[in-house]
Amino acid sequence: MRAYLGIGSNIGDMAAMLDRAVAGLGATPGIRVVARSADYRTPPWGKTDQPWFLNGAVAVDTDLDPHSLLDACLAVEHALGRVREERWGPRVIDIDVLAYEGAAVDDDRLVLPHRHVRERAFVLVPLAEIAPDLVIGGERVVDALAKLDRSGIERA
Ligand code: PH2
Ligand code: MG
Ligand code: MG
Repeated sequence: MRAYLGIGSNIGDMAAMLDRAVAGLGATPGIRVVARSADYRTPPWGKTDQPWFLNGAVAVDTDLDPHSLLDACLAVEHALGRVREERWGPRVIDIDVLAYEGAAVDDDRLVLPHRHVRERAFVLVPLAEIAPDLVIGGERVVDALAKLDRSGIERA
């Protein structure tokens, strides 16, 4: 099945962390990386007194079910030195499952499509590059993005 992931970092060598995240995903059994956006510099959202982020989006084909895909993302985060810290705070790497073809999930571990995708330009700008016509929550990615303020977001 096709799934879409958001990746982000705002500590250390952010570009290297995103590269390592994509490599780690691609090296995971049951995951094939089929597309990756450019990296984008993005102003911090939610908690604004922290460094800017580097964000990207990745499309994968996967044999894993949504929860196993989440576990794989968390395992890659862990392997890259992520420790669970403050909500929305700085992180060396964040890998979020944004959407999974055909799946609607809502439990304590996972909500799909991701709750905030359509409100966040830092997610939709890279996602629109690799999946402009993907429909999330009944709306195309490009249409959701057109309603958002994307100021400050620049291709790295
Ligand atoms: N991630 C957050 C909170 N805020 N802001 C930007 N620009 N990019 C992120 O990836 C990000 C954020 C929580 O995951
Ligand atoms: Mg996140
Ligand atoms: Mg996350």
